Amino acid sequence: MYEIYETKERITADNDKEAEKSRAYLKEKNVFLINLMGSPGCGKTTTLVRTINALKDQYRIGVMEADVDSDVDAETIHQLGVKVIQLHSGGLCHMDADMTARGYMRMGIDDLDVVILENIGNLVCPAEFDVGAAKKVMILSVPEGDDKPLKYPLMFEVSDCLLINKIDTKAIFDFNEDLCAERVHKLNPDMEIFALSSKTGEGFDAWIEWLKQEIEEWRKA
Ligand SMILES: Nc1nc2c(ncn2[C@@H]2O[C@H](COP(=O)(O)OP(=O)(O)O)[C@@H](O)[C@H]2O)c(=O)[nH]1
Ligand SMILES: [Mg+2]
Repeated sequence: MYEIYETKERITADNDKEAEKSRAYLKEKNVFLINLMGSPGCGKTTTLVRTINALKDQYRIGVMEADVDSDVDAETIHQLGVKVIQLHSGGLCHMDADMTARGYMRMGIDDLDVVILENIGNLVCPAEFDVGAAKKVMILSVPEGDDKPLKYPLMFEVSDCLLINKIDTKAIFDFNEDLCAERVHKLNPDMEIFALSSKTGEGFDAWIEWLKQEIEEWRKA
């Protein structure tokens, strides 16, 4: 006889412990961490820019740009005048709780109210690793198709909020918003869904209102 040892389960269980520790620490520090996830090119950075511009008068914001190896997004965020750090994963396809905590400790959070992690672009690995965030926000863009909840269910199960981005391109792509929402809610009945365009700003107000309310409720809790 020999044993079959599920090593991956061990990794995610250890990560969950780290994530809980980190979440408690951030609560103590009164820093609201958002884990922003989505495929490469879905519009994470573009959405981040517009979101920061809508929030920066009210909150002191820091951004962690996670990438395999580049720093193009950090430069974009730096131009907005908010605190930013580029995190390189060195080839890894996701951020875990420990990497995230090291990132925000390195950036420094004593002068911040909100920290946003732009996670590495993909719909698979980041879904499996709790980074200790107060809220998980995912983006699905119209050109990717309304069947993504069927193909990458875990990402839709674990997220708190779905932004359907690039609705300005709806006339070109066959994206059925109602069908998408139905598929998402079957996996995750509590998912908040906002359809918007980070390019034109259409639909953005509802997302910002929701986010501000979540931040305020979390601060009071
Ligand atoms: N038409 C349109 N293009 C967008 C929108 N949001 C982002 N893009 C474009 O999509 C591309 C990828 O965006 P980016 O924010 O870099 O995506 P990321 O890789 O997820 O960070 C860029 O060319 C953006 O200008 C949108 O709402 N509508
Ligand atoms: Mg980006």
